[in-house]
Amino acid sequence: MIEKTEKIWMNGEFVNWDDAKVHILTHTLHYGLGVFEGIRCYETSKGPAIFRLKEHVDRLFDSAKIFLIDIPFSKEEITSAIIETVKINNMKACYIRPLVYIGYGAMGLYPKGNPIGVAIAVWSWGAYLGDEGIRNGIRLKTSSFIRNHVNSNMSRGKVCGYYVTSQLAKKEAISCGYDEALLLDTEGYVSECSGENIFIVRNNSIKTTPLTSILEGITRNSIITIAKDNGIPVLEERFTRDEVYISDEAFLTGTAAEITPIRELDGRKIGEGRPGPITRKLQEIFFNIVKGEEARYENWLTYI
Ligand code: PPE
Repeated sequence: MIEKTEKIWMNGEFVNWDDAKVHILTHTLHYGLGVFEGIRCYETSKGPAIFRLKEHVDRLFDSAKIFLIDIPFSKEEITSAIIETVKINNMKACYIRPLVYIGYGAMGLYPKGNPIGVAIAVWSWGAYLGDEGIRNGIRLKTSSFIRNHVNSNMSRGKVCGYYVTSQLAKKEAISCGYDEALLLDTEGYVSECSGENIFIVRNNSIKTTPLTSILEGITRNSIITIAKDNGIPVLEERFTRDEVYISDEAFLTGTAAEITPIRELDGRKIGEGRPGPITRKLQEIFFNIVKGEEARYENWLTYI
């Protein structure tokens, strides 16, 4: 269970955590069309700071556009609502979940005239795949479920319904004794994990899936930028699961998962079976940035 915070922003006002409710005929609950974001706010010596807020708000609006949802607030209003939600709950560090949902009105797949709701909740969220995972790496399993076809699910949008496939994959991986699932795309190439993008390291350069069948991860973009700034070559091209097996290092990126090393895929040890030097270096720089300790990337932080 996550721990309650005080207030949730809902459609322009703050309500108590326990009162943030919707009607059971809320359209999104039945048909899965809603869009959301996952953002982190970190503790820094200058107070709490939200990581890449602008990019997350932009992606929320892009997701809504893809799925033909008109958000009844401007980007500026959502941005300040996010900041205010962190503030009013006195959070030092937290996870931030903006959700845009289709409300109660018409039933049936065509939600003509149903109101669009927006909610923003915050809570404390530790390491998504465990502290041990961040330190020593996780065990990954290739899923028997595949990433939706690019024309079934628009992968640039962070849409609620997509996470049905992610949950099938995640449950399967856990039931087989693994920590996380790797989904292949419809052509059999590596796409992403249930809630993270994937990177591999071979011959001192890093490779990640191109932006076709994956969510355009903001952590992925941050890692590509950091790697290039540190002289590590980055390739964005398709690869297969066996290339992961023989990679020197591999890691996951995501807002919730941050930078989590992978120590095994399908019973094959990755490299030495523990986080390698490039993963560790990128992890270290990333955690320094979010803590406000890297002047070069100060513009990625919105101080509260
Ligand atoms: N792929 C998927 C499918 C995905 O859900 C995420 C984030 C990413 C890649 C990485 O994107 P980014 O956070 O912008 O680097 N997954 C969110 C959901 C976590 C949850 O369980 O809820 C997250 O990390 O916030």
